[in-house]
Amino acid sequence: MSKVKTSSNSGKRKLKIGSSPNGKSHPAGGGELHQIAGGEHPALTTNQGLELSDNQNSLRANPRGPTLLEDFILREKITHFDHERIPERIVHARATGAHGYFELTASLEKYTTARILTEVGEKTPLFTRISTVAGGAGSVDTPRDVRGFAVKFYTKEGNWDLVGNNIPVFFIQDAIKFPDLIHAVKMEPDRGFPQSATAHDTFWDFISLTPESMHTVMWIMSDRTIPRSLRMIEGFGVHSFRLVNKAGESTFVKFHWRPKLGLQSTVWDEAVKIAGADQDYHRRDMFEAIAAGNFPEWEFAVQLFTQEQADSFPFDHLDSTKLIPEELVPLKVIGRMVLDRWPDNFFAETEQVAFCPSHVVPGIDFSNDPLLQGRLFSYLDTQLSRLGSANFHQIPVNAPKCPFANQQRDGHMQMAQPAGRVAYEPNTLSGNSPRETPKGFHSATVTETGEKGRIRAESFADHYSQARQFYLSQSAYEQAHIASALVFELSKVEHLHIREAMVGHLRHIEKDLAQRVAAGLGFDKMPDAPKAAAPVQKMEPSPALQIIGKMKDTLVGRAVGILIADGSDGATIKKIKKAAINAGAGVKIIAPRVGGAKLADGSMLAADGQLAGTPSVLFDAIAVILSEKGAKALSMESAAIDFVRDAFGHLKAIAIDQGGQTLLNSANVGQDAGVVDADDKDAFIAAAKTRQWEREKSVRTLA
Ligand code: HDE
Repeated sequence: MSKVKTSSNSGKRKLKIGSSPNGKSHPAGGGELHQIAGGEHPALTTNQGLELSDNQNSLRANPRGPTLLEDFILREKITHFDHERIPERIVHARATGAHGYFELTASLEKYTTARILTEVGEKTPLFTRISTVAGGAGSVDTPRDVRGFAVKFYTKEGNWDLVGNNIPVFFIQDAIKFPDLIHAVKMEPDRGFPQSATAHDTFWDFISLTPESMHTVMWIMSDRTIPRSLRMIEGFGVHSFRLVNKAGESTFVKFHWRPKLGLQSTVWDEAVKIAGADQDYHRRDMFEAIAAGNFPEWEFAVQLFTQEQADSFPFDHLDSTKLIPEELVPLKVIGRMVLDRWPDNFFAETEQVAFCPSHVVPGIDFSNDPLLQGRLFSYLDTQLSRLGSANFHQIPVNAPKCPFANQQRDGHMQMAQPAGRVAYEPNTLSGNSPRETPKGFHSATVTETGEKGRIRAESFADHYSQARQFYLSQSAYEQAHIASALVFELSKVEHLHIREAMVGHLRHIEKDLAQRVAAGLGFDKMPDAPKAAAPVQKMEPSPALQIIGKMKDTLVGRAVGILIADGSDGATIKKIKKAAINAGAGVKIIAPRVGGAKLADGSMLAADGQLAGTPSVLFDAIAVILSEKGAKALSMESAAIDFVRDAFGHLKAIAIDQGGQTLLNSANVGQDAGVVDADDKDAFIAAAKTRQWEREKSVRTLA
């Protein structure tokens, strides 16, 4: 019989494990119950607190007879299980979330009253959720896609949600087009595919009919949408917001996150293969980094500008398809965000967190960006349908950490129990019920005039100038990646007229780009360019828009894989491993067998990963340390051949000893500056800190 004890001080009922939970019935499957040895466990109960004596068998009329409707325990458990899922987000369903803090390093007191932006040194707790956009909650981490970058700051003056993306511009100018955009990018409704991909007809059909998308199209075809790690992406608030100071004066602001580890992306072939090797690549990376104490960190920066400055820009800052080049309005770094705590429970926190761009604090206000204005409505509405109750703010991850009180009452799943007779404001019957206060939120004083109507401002008509600026700002390698991505995506589009229409738009962006894509698609003649609504302006290139220019030569936060087999030289492995760790990398030993390999000196070296399940796409650089015999054996293994061939094809540094060279020869992998002798650890570390861009022309044909 179970021994049930009531602990006198905690009041919790504890069950001593070690005996059968039920003297009479058989455990599940007729086998032995797996029991964790020893320990005091709380008694398992129903949701009403009823202790259970048997969690293995439902109530039956006889041992082989029907199950009884009377079994309220079975019904409670199954009913709860049946309702475990809630509607997933229409967009941004797949995500990784973490807790952390924001620390202000420079005050914006001149511009805002928001305490989070004026109290230098204060640490504000926050929750950050980074997502893909198009795929469902169970989709892979590495499709070509925009990454959502949403931060909920639990400030002393209420929650502030900065719900941005890793790309500073958006596809559309007006919120009314959002459902069309999303329906176009999601799985096609008749066939239910493709999941999490833009490479299909409906997406490009919509885009080809939406010239305002062209700037964002340049960004999504760049390697920004295939990041190496969520710790290596930038974040942008996208819209212009307002900061409002004590005097009630407002200044426009754009918000930026810049990763401490620098920007880094994968190459397309690598991203595709990672999707097969580890569907949770980005989530796992974040989890492991936080668990190891390597807390992901970003700088927080602002671009501040006045109405007068805005009037002089050659674009309209209220148009979300435009960015403000850093060369025009420099970034001012004012703080940092550190993510230092993984959630206790994925569903409770990462799934139930509810962001709304309308969650602001006194001193922060909105601009008239029509996309932002639409979002101010959409997110609250979404949370009501997704979380099912107007009380979603009571869920712990959503609740403010400062006091909050009002006269809103009741509703589904009300958790609060307000006492007293009064549920309205103002009143004379209660001395301590909440009242409005002068220090509360004031909307910025803005004069609005003009004609009401469904009008797109003239100043929103320029669709190509910044797309062109983005393309021309890229390094030659990055331009080639953009052209190749366009060829890849459009090659998946069945309708010729859509492909032609897209190349027509590219002609306005840059002739060379249009020609490369047209050649890649096998066009004999150039399609016509559509009529542009406004002339394409000449804008200075902005190097800040590159990835390669913003990569840091570093191994910090990166991973090195060392492939070994029986007979490998232990001293060389040790030397490479030490050098990589000293440079800040995580190192994994990969061997053909799970247990590891017997080294030349007879000792065993444990493996962190088995070769077939740990391909080189999971590393930033590799070393191949093999005996001749080991190399010969691995030359027959396709996983080993792929290991070195992919590392080479993905432009990674490779350190080899003589056996490693034998494997490279069998795999037909060539020599270049990124393939180095394992004895020269410094050369290996230097090469491993970057990618071998020069190699690219020898491994693939780019558009
Ligand atoms: Fe969103 N967006 N969005 N969006 N968005 C949602 O809200 C919407 C837009 C962004 O991790 C939804 O809670 C409209 C721009 C992020 O939970 C939904 C429009 C930007 C997230 C919604 C936009 C974003 C969302 C779906 C056009 C970058 C994930 C679930 C007016 C600045 C937040 C939800 C998280 C999520 C609507 C455009 C970023 C449906 C109507 C522009 C990061 O409410």
